[in-house]
Amino acid sequence: MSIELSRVEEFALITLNRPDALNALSFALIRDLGHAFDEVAASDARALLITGAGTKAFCAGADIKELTGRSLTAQKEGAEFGQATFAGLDRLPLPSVAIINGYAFGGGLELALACTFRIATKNAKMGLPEIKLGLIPGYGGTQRLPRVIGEARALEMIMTGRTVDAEEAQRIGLVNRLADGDAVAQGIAFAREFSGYSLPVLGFAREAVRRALDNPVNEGLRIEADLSTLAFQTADAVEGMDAFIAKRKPHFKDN
Ligand code: CO8
Repeated sequence: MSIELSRVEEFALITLNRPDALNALSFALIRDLGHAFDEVAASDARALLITGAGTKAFCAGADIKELTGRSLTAQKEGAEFGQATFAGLDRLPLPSVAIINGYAFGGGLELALACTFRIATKNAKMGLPEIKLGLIPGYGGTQRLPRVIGEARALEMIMTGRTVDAEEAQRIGLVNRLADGDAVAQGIAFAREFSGYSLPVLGFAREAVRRALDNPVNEGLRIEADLSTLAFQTADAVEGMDAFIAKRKPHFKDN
C-alpha cells in the first residue's frame, strides 16, 4: 500500500508511504487516500492527522514520472480526480491536521491545504514549483492558497515557484504551528486543543468559515445565522451552557 492508515489514541493517522519517491502522489496513492478518507469518515476518530514516511518529505507533489506523455483528456481527468479526492478531505465530518515533516511541494502542499490545519517541522520547506515544470497547480492550489494566505502572496508563490521555509510559512499563516521534536506527538497535542468539543458543532464552525470565503458578506451572515441556530439545537449546546452555569466541566456527546 502506498499509504498506511492507523489509529493513534482517539485520532486517525494517515502516513504517505513512498519514502523512496519522497511520498510523491501517484494516481494509485490518490486512490488509496480516497478510500482511507471514506474509512476515517465512518470511524469514531476525533480528528485525522496526515504525515509523510521517512525523514525528508511530507510529499514532493504529483508523481512527475506519471504525468508525461498522457493525452489532454487523461490529464484533465487526472486533475479532476485529485481535486475530487482532496475535496473529500476538506469535507470530512471531522477536522484534519497536516503534519508537514519535510518537503511539501506541488500536490503535496495542495494536500496539506485541503486539511483544516497545518503544522510544520522546523526543517520543512513548502512551495508550488509547477511553474518550473511549465505547469500550474492542478489539485486545488490556485483556489485554496489565496484563501489561506491572500491573493498577492499566493500569486507570488505560484508565479515564482519559490520555496518558503517553516518560519516564513508560519509568519504568513500558511501553517498554524511549528513543531519541534516528535511531529506526530505535536500534531496530537494540537488536535487535542479542539477535539474534545462537539464534532457536529465544530463542523458548523468549519462550514460557516468556508462559506464566508465563497460568498458576499450579507449572504455569509445569513449562513452564519442558520448554522449558529443549528448549533443551538444540539444537545451539546444545552450541555455546554448548563455546565457553564453550574460551574462544571461539560460532557459533550456529539449530538
Ligand atoms: N515525482 C516523482 N518522483 C519524485 C518527485 C515527484 N514529484 N519528487 C522526488 N521524486 C523522486 C526523485 O526522482 C528521486 O528518485 P530516484 O532516486 O529514483 O531518482 C527521489 O524521489 C529522491 O528525490 P531527489 O533525489 O530529487 O531528492 P533531493 O533531496 O535532491 O531533492 C526535492 C528533493 C527538492 C523535493 C526534489 O526531489 C524535487 O524538486 N522534486 C519535485 C518537486 C516538484 O516539482 N513537485 C511538483 C510536482 S507537479 C504537481 O504536484 C502538480 C499537481 C497537479 C497535477 C495534476 C495532474 C493530473
